[in-house]
Order: sequence, then C-alpha cells, then structure tokens
Amino acid sequence: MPTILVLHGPNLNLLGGREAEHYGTDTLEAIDTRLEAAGRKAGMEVKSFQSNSEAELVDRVQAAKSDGTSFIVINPAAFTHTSVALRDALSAVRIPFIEVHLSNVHAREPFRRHSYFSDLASGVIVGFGPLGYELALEAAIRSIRKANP
Ligand code: CA2
Repeated sequence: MPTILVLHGPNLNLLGGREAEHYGTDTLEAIDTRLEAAGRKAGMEVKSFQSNSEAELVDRVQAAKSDGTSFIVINPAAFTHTSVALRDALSAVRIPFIEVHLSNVHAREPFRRHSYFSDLASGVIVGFGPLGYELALEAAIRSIRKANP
C-alpha cells in the first residue's frame, strides 16, 4: 500500500485555538484524521508527524527515504522562511512533495513571501485553510496512481 507522509512544522500543534483568523478553527488532530480517512478510501496509508524541532523534521524526512514513503505533503510553517536544513533534506531524499500553507502567505508580511521549498515542490497550495491539505493529498494520490498505473 503506498504511503503518503504529512509533515507539520512548528506551532501547528496549536491549531484550533488562537489565530483562527489566519489558520481556521480545526485542530491538527481533526485535520490528520480526515487525511487518514481520505487516504484509506484511496487505498493508501497516510502517516502524519508534527514537530516544533527542525532537527526532528530533518530526521523524519531522512527516515522517509527508507520507510516506503512515496510522497510528502508538508507545511513547514515558520521553517518555510528560514530552513535551508529542511530544504536540503527534502532535496536529498528525492521524494516528491507538495508545500501547503493554511493562510495566504502572499497577503501577509513581506517576509512570508519567500519560501525555501517552493522551487523544489511539485506544487504549492496556499490560502485555503485546512482544505489545502486535502487538495494536496488528492494531488499526491493522483500523482502516485499516474506513476504506478
Ligand atoms: O499559513 C501557514 O500555514 C503558515 O505555514 C503557518 C506558519 C507561518 O509561520 C507561515 O508563514 C505560514 C505559522 C504556524 C503557526 O500556527 C499557529 C496556530 C495556532 C495559533 C498560533 C500559531
């Protein structure tokens, strides 16, 4: 069964509380549960991992190289704008990935417009709130099916 890894960066464990105007009202657990169900329906396994630590995210991406992960959906959160280390990890493992942002990063502070990931990503989804993860998962599922007819 193909496996899709969903990675969430720092502070996304706080979803569902403050800053609902930017990030919506769903908890991360609710988002992950929906993604797992959508994956099951498509005959694929969805594994989710959140960390506030850059090192743990780098380690998880490296582990994906040998744990059967076919595709990664990632919201690097604040690391989007800072992390060469996470970018290098994604580049090194050569697993296709989609970058997701809940908020429209282009309509916020200028520093949020630059991403260390977008040029390596298969695609980028911004501004649709939690729905963005589901759109990314659907794109990942289609891409896996296309590669394995
Ligand atoms: O829009 C997104 O998904 C972001 O990746 C979210 C990051 C932000 O640094 C990026 O520029 C855009 C921040 C995630 C913080 O999440 C919170 C959730 C609830 C309460 C406070 C923070």
